[in-house]
Amino acid sequence: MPTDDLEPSDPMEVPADRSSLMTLEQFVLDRQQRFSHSTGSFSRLLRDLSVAAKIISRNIRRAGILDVLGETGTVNVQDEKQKKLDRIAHRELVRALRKGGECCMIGSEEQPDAIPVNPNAETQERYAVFFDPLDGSSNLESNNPMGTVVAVYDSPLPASGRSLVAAGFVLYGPVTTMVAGVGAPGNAPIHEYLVTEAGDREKLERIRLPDDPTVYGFGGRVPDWPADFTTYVDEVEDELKLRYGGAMIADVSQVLSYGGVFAYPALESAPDGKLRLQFEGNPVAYLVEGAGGGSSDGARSLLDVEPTAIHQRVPVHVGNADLVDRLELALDDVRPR
Ligand code: AHM
Ligand code: MG
Repeated sequence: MPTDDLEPSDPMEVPADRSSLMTLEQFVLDRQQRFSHSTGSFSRLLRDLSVAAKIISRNIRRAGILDVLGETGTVNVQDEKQKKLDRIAHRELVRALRKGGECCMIGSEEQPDAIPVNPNAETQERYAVFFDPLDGSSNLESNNPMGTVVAVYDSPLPASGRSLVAAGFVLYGPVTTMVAGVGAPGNAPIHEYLVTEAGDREKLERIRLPDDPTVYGFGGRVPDWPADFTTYVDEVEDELKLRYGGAMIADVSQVLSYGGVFAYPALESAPDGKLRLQFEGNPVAYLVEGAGGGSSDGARSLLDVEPTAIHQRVPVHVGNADLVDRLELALDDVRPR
C-alpha cells in the first residue's frame, strides 16, 4: 500500500471540489433572496455576530492569561452569579449589534430589560435580537465547551417563536463553529460554519438529524424529575446512550450530530424548568425543527408557546421527531400553559 494512503489529510486544506462550499455571507444572501421581507440585513447581522463570536472565542481561549476567569461579584436577573466572561460576551455582542444597526431591540440573559437600539434611526428592517451571551458558563471552570445562542425576531420582545426570522448558536469547542438558519420557522435550512481567525467561514453540509438516533442528555436532578418524565426516561435509556455535558448548546450539538433527544424538563421544584424561552428554547427549537426534528414544552412545539415575559422559563425537549412525539405521549399530565 503506498505510504501516502496512511497520511492524515490536512484539515485546513481546501478540498479540490469547492462546489459545496460558500462563505457565510454568500449563503445568507442566497437565502434572503428567497425570503420575501429581507434585503441585506441578515448578511450584516450574521457578520456582526460572527465578529463578536471571534472576540468571545479569543477571550475564552486566553481566559487564564487575561485574568477573565472567575466571577464578577454581581448576579443577573435570575439571581445567578455572573462570570467575567458572561459580562465580556454580553458587552461584545451588544457592541457588535449596536454598530451594525440592523436591530432595534436587544435582549440578553445578562440584562433585566430589553435595550432599545438607535430608536431614531431609519432603516428598512429592524429586528429584535435576543441572546444568551455565554450559555453554560459554569463549564468554564472545568474547561468544557460553552456556546452563544442567538434568536432574531421580527417582532418586539417578548416574541413568539413563530416570529423568528433567523437563529443560530456558536459553539466554543475544540474548534469554534456556528450553526445558523435563516427563513420561516419550522423548515428553515440549517447549516454549519467553521469560524476562524482568518475569517473563513465555510459552509459544510446542510444539517439533518440522523434517522437512527443514538444519544440522550437530560438536565436537572433525577429525584426532581416528575414521575411521567421518569417513565419516558426509562424507555429512552433502553434505546440510547447517555451523553450530557451541562451546556445546552454543546448537548444540542451532539443531538444534531448523532441524533437523539436533549431535555431540560419541568422539575418538581421548578415546574417551568430552568431554560428560558426567548433566548434558549425558541432558537434551539428553530434549529432542531429546521434540521427535521421536533421540539416541545411537553404539549406543543416550543415555537407555539405564548410569550409572557422576556425571561420566562420553559421546559425544553428537542430531538428526533419520533422521540419528541413519544415524550408528549408520556407526559399525559401536562399543566395547561
Ligand atoms: P446558563 O445560561 O446560566 O449558562 O444556564 C443554562 C445552562 C444550560 O446550558 C444547561 O443546559 C443547563 O444550564 C445546565 O444546568 P445543570 O447544571 O442544572 O445541569
Ligand atoms: Mg444559557
